[in-house]
Amino acid sequence: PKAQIGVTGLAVMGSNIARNFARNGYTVALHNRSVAKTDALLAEHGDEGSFIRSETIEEFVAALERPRRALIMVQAGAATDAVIDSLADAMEPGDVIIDGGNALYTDTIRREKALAERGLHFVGAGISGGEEGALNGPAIMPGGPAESYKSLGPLLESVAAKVDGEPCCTHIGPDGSGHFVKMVHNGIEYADMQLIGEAYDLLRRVLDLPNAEIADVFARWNTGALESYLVEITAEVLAQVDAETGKPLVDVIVDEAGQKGTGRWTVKSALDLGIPTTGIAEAVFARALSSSTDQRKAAAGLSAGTLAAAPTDKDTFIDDIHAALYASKVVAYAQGFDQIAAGSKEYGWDVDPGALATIWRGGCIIRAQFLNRIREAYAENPQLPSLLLAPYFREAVEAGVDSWRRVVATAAATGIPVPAFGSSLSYYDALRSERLPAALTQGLRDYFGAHTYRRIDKEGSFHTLWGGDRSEVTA
Ligand code: NBP
Repeated sequence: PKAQIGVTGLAVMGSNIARNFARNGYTVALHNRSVAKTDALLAEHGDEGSFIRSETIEEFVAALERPRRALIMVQAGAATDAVIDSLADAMEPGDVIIDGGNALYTDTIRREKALAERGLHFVGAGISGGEEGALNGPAIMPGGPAESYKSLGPLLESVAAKVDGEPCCTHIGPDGSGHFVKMVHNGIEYADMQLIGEAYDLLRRVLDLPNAEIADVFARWNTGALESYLVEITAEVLAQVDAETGKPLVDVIVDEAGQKGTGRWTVKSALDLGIPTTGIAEAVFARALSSSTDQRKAAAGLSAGTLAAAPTDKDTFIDDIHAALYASKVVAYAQGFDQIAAGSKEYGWDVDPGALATIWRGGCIIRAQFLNRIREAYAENPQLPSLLLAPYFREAVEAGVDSWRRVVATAAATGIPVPAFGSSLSYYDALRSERLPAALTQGLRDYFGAHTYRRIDKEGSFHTLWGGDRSEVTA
């Protein structure tokens, strides 16, 4: 018998997703650049289902039933290009190549174009859920031709996570759309983690709570509106005690956050699209600042000025932090969905935000109760101008806005950095402001560069003769 699907690239993600396919009853062809990984997988888990071993790409392709479906799970970038090239040479028109790695969406657009010219289908599929998700059910965001989803969709849906019986997998749109939404997913993941970090920092440094107690606060929050995978594991990480020192593990971990690039890509794309994805940007910059070790060391003696005392009512402040976290999270998601809408418009993808919220409810790292509310918001009004204006979120944020302000004010007064809480509140205030200082910006631009301005009281563009008699002319 031939295999319904093949997986090439058998590191953590690839081997787990291959096992997931096999456990779901599919025959899976296996390939890895170095045969050792293939053999290790077969030795450890070969009895979990039906696998076909291969050493070369040609053998791998020959093991697949037609139209062939090969999933690539290798390092993004040059490695992916190399694997695509060798697969494409061995395949025939009508076959489907799926890239499940974290490819940059513009690479996916380029690859799809090149492969389509050779009669091959190319599906850029974002896969989220890490190691455990790949094995037990990830969220899958496949792009590419709608036609290829007809034969591929059922396979992907059967291995994806399920929420209320619905698979966390849907066709996102043409070419790079799947990898684009996966990129923004990761960006939102950065923002979520930064917001959690700021809440933890306030509980730790303003209220002076021990880690075990902070873990309890997050565990409690995980039973309410903030219920999510990331809040759940925050409680677990904070409760972990280091075996060697007996200290909380988090206190012996070096405070420099790493990054692999998807957050940075999200922010670059946001800049190109002109979408203020400030929550994600603050999160990416906060990681960069944490890793600016030499500067941090040199600046450690900078005066904090006169700091205020901590709030006296501990429980009220904890509730305030909860409200600030929730409201800032709404802002980060509203911005992320704005970016997806803008990308979708720019590239003609027609991404359905409600369907996206639906598949993000399970399997992926940002899975949360919250996504159900986003799904409902778009079901109620597909043309929502901002998630912040969906009645549910609007009410929740308005109910918490006083708390949010207290938290940001207290953070400033006690010298605790809250870049994401703070900028999210500024975003909220800017969005609801009737008049912004952008009018002055326009005046300045007109002064030094004759860039012109529009008036509130009549049509057209105008310029003031700043260097002359300062009369206004029509531009
Ligand atoms: P890695 O990203 O660590 O990649 C290792 C795999 O790439 C190995 O199979 C390796 O083969 C293969 N490879 C490399 Br490196 N260069 C190659 C080349 N020139 N030709 C052929 N194969 C090559 O694996 P991973 O962490 O399992 O991730 C796989 C993909 O999934 C990545 O794109 C990643 O960004 C994405 N992803 C990862 C996660 C996660 O939680 N780790 C989550 C979501 C998505 P070898 O064994 O012969 O060296």
